[in-house]
Amino acid sequence: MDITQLGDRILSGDRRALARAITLVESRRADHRAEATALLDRLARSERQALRIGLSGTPGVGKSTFIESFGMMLVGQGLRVAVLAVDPSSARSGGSILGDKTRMERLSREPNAFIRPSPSQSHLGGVARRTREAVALCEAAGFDVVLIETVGVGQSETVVSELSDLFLLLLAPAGGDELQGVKRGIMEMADMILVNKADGPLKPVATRTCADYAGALRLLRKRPQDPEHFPKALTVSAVEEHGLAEAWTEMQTLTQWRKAQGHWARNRAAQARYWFGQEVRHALLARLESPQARSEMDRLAKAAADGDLTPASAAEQMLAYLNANR
Ligand SMILES: Nc1nc2c(ncn2[C@@H]2O[C@H](COP(=O)(O)OP(=O)(O)OP(=O)(O)O)[C@@H](O)[C@H]2O)c(=O)[nH]1
Ligand SMILES: [Mg+2]
Repeated sequence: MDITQLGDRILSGDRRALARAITLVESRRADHRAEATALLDRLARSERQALRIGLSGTPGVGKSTFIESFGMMLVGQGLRVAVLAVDPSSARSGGSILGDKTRMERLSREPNAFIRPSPSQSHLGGVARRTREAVALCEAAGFDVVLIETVGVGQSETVVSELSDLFLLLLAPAGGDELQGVKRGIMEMADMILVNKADGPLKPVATRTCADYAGALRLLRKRPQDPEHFPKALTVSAVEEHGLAEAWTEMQTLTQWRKAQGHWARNRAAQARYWFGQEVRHALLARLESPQARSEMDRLAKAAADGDLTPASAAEQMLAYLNANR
């Protein structure tokens, strides 16, 4: 199938075409990359926008369960929902979204839902770049909400917040001491904190944890992209499906305010700038990976090690080599 046809099928909302296009953007073959870029250029003209929601939290906090319940609620409201994942360790077992596809049993059966496992690349930056393109494909396919799950391991939250409009932090009910466990940087990134598992015997603990985090959020520096009383902390139960509608209402309030104030567009512009920089850096580093460049690196590294060249002049020669051999 050619790119024009594939693009048209995506624009008509065809999920199989969407899955195929995501495979194309994930491919590392140079001819596939050229096709993927052409496809994305073409689809960018549709100017469709989804609400991109990044969701992070430690393993087992209930991200997948939340996405299933929350996704089902949105689908029930007539919205089309896509689910993607940024999984920093491809070797990770048990909790991968691939396994989740069977776990998100109800959602995966919905005609208005689309679930895609994380691309299998070992490098977080690589996964994130391709996920960002997968998000763009989902938008072009007319999805209203794109949920991006990532396990919280430090770096991955930063990357996911760079590709979402709203960044949600999912936390488990915990004693006061564990409040310290959430890094300040992550708290500062969050647009909303959801304390999950607010059900059964955990409910009172969840309520207390939520109050603690609400207090902690108030102590953070006020961000220009937040209206009064945001970011908020709320309790939810993904299993009992409590608090989901309230969380969705808050997300919509925040989104509408940001759109009206111009923050939404500014954020997307800043993200485009960020990913442009990432693409350039990645492409430059990739030029060091050709067999010829590697052997030139080895040769110059040896010269530096032997004291025949200073490190700086060896580096200069390497850059001259790259400029001469494009
Ligand atoms: N009581 C209770 N348990 C929950 C809730 N949400 C999830 N769980 C349970 O927590 C466990 C982990 O849930 P997952 O949804 O797989 O968690 P996850 O954050 O996606 O985990 P990883 O993908 O491994 O990082 C499962 O046994 C769920 O049944 C909830 O709202 N209440
Ligand atoms: Mg999960």
